[in-house]
Amino acid sequence: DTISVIGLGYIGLPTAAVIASRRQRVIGVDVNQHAVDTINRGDIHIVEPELDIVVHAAVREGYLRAATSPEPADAFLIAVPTPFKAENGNSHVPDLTYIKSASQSLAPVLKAGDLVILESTSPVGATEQMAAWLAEARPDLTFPQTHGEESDIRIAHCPERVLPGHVVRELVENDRVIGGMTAKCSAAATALYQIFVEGECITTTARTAEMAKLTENSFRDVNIAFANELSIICDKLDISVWELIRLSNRHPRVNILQPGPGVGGHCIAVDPWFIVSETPDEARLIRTAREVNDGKPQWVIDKVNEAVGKFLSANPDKTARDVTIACFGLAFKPDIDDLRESPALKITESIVAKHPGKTLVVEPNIAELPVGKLGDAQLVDMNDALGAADVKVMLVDHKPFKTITVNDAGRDYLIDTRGVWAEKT
Ligand code: SAJ
Repeated sequence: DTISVIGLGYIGLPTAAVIASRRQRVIGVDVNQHAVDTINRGDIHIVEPELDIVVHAAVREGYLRAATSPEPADAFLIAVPTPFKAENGNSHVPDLTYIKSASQSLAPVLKAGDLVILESTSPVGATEQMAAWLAEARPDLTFPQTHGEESDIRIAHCPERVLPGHVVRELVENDRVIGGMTAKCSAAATALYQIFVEGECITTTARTAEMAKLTENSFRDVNIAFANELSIICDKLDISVWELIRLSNRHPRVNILQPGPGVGGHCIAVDPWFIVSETPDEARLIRTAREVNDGKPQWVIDKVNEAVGKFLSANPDKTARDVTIACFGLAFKPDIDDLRESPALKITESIVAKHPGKTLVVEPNIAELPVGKLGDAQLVDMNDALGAADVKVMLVDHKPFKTITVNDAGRDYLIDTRGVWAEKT
């Protein structure tokens, strides 16, 4: 059987490569010519540990090939982005454009007996919508929504759940929730995942599978929001939130997550909105969690301004122009180089935009600063920043930063969003 993966990004490419590593013929499809060319050379266009080796081997052995438009296959796995958009005064409506164009592009090559799986994180109802788009494009075939188990095409939703940085391992080890539009659809999708998944494959309906994925990320968002809110409360009450959480977590049924500068990445800050936009009156806690987490970067920026103010009152001969601020970390979480949707980057950009003095950036995982809004900020070595900065902002708890002691940092004018220094003061 030939399996086609549509969308060769952070989820599609590792999935295509892992399936190909099980000696299955895989055709990867992406509209990005550069990505297609890179993969066909055996290289990768994204950063993910171990992925280069798997892709290289799969291409070299002839099991994986990329193309810019769909070709006939027996199963199609769609892994395209599902961002949100503003619409009719609602700022967070799911945008299914990519699913629609992927369905329309694969419809012409569909044949009776094929399986189509939607892997993209999707609002409830998206799989049925995809099936409707496919049916509209192929009136000569029958689909589950009209012909149930007798349909020509099998359709299922199977949301990806892998953690960036651990994708290759989690793709194989994680359990999978498989939501077929009918029982036969679930069975066909399960057979496909059993090619490479060592975790359990659990079947349900497409709508429940859609909601399960949104629920997982909302659960994490709500829990991080709780930690972030606690950090703001503790700051006001002059209590160390890090010590507080450590102590509270000694309770056998309490497990509080870690506060930070906000929630980044492409999933947790997006997916809860898919629930809120569908059920705005009911999803009150989920919406508030989003607002708490989205508000955290501004709270950190205000803290930085406060520290600059304090520094200037203690050094009346200086002006803001003379103050050097160092930001430690730009990535959206520790020990990765991914800066997309990063609260640390957002905070640093805001400092650069408003601070008249020097801004130094320490980010051991990148070789140069991204072009964009970082102006004349300089990428410097950790120790240089420690020596030169008057105000220090810890934004990401990358491993090397954990070796910095409060004595190295100088006790004053530290803003520690990750608890790297706080425990030691
Ligand atoms: N964060 C905190 N405090 C914490 C944990 C995380 O501030 O205690 C922040 C991180 O710094 C980061 C953000 O949250 O900015 C998200 O990081 P993450 O590691 O929690 O999650 P992601 O976005 O890398 O991946 C998530 C995962 N979902 C869950 O753990 C429920 C992953 O399994 C999903 O596959 C992925 O979203 C996705 O693609 O949906």
